[in-house]
Amino acid sequence: MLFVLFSILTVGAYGSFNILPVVPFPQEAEMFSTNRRSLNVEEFRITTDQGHLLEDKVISSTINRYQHYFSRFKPGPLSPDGDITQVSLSVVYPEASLFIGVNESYTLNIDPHSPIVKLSANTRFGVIRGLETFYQLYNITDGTFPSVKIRDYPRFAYRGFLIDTSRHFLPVESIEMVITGLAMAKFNVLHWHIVDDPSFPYYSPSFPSLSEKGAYDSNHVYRIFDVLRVISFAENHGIVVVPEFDTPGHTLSWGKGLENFLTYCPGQGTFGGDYGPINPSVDSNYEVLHKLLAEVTSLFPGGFVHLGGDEVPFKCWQSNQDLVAWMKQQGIQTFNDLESYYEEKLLDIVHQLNTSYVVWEEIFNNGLHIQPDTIIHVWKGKWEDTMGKVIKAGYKTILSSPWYLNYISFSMDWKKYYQVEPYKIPGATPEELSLVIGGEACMWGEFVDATNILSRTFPRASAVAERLWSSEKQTNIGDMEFRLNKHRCGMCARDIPAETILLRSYCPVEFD
Ligand code: CP6
Repeated sequence: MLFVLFSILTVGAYGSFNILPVVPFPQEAEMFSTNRRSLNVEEFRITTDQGHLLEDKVISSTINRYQHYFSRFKPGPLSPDGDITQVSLSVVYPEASLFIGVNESYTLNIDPHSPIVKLSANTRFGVIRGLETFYQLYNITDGTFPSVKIRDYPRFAYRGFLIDTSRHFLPVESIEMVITGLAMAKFNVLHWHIVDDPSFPYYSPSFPSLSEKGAYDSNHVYRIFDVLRVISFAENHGIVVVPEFDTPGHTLSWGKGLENFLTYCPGQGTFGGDYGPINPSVDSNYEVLHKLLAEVTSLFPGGFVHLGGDEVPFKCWQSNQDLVAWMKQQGIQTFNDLESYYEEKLLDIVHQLNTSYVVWEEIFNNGLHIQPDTIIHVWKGKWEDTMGKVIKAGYKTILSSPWYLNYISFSMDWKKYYQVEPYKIPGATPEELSLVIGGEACMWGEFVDATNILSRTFPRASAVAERLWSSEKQTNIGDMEFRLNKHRCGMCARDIPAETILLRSYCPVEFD
C-alpha cells in the first residue's frame, strides 16, 4: 500500500514536473501556473535596459555563454500563450567586484503572460547565478519552460572546491572545464592547491628557479599568462581563485630551487629522503616567503590565500643537531613550539599584506599562537568536535572532512555528502554558528588528472554545492536524486562528462 502510494506520487511529480529540476534548489520558488511555454530559439536574446552593462566583461561573456547554449537547442512547439523570446537583465550595483561574500542574490520571473523573462540581481554575480537557474529550468526534450517566480540567494558565503596540481598537472583547459561545472552548481571558490611535495608548477617571477627546478618539466608550468587566464575565466563564472602555498611541510619541491631552505636530515626526511619541512631557524627563509606571498597576493585578486600548515612531521627537525642547538639558544623547548615560532612569523607576514588567510586545522589543534582573523579549514575526522572548539574560540571556519571526493567507492556516495549538516555542532550557539562561513569539496590529485577529473567530480560535487547554497530544510533524497539526474544530463549537454548516478538511465542529449 505504501509502495503504491509512493509510486503514484513519484510518477505524478515526474510526469507533471512539479519538482523544478534545479541544483542547487532555489531558496524560494512559486509556480504561477502549470502552463509551460516554449523558447523561441531563433529570436531568443538576452537583453538589458542598462546599456552600459553590455560593456562589462563578466556580463558580456556570461550572456555569450548562455546565448550559445540555447542556440544549440531545437525550437519547441508553439505555445498557445506565446513563446519566450527574451531574458531582460537588471543589476542594482553593477560596479561591485568579486569577493567571497559578494551579494549573489537574484530574482527570476517567468511570467506566463509575458514573452520577456525578468532577471534582477543585486550584482553582476547574481546575473550569473540567475541565468544558470534559467538554463536548468529548460526542458531539453520538449523545449519548454515552467511559469515560475524564483527568489534566490546562497546560505553560505564560502562554497569551495579544491584542485591539486602538484601530484598531477592539470592543463588550463581542464581547469576551465572544472570551473564550468562548478559554476553550474553555483560554487564560488576554486581552492588551487597549486604546489606540494611532488612538483612546483607555479612560475614565480621573483623566484624563477622554483619552477625551473621544481616542476616536472618546463611543459608542466603555469606561467603568469596561464594563471591570469584561470583567474579571468573563474571571474566570468563568479568564482574566486584562492591559491594555496602549503608550508612548512609539503614543500619538498621548493627545495630544489632554493639553497638552505629545507631542513637537512639524511634519511629522516619526507618520503624517507634527506630533506624535511622548511628550516625555521634560517632568517632568509622568511624573506623568501614574504616576497613570494607579496607576489601571489597581488596576482590573485580575491583577497584570500591559503597557507596550509597541515601534517608537519617533527622527525626531520628532531634529527638536525644544528637546528636543535639553535632551538636551545632561542629558548624554544618543543617541536610544537618550533612550529608555532614559524607560523607566528608567517602569519605576521601575511597580515601585513592585507589579505584574508586560511590554514588547515592542525594550526588550531596544536595550540599555535594565531591572529584572531585566521580562518580554520577542518579536514580531519570528528569534525563536529573540532569545529565546536574552533567556533567557541571565536575563529571562522570552513568544513571539508565529510567531502573528500578523491575517495571513491562502488556506491551512490553523493547521498552521504548531501546528508551532512554543517550546523550540526553539539552545544553551539547561533552566534558561534555564524562563524561557519561554508564548506569545500576536495579533489586531491594523487589519482586524478585531466583524464578523469570531470567524471570523478561531477555530479558528486553538486550534492555538496546544494548543501552549501540551498535552505537547511532542503533534505529530501528522492527529490534530489530526480533533480541531480537532470542536472548531470544538463552537464553532459554542455560537454562535461558527468558520471551517472542511477543504476539505469539515459539523457535527452547524451555526452558525445
Ligand atoms: N596533501 C596535503 C594531501 C592531503 C592533505 N594535505 C590529504 C590527506 C588525506 C587525504 C587526501 C589528501 N594529499 N598537502 C591534507 C589536508 Cl585522504
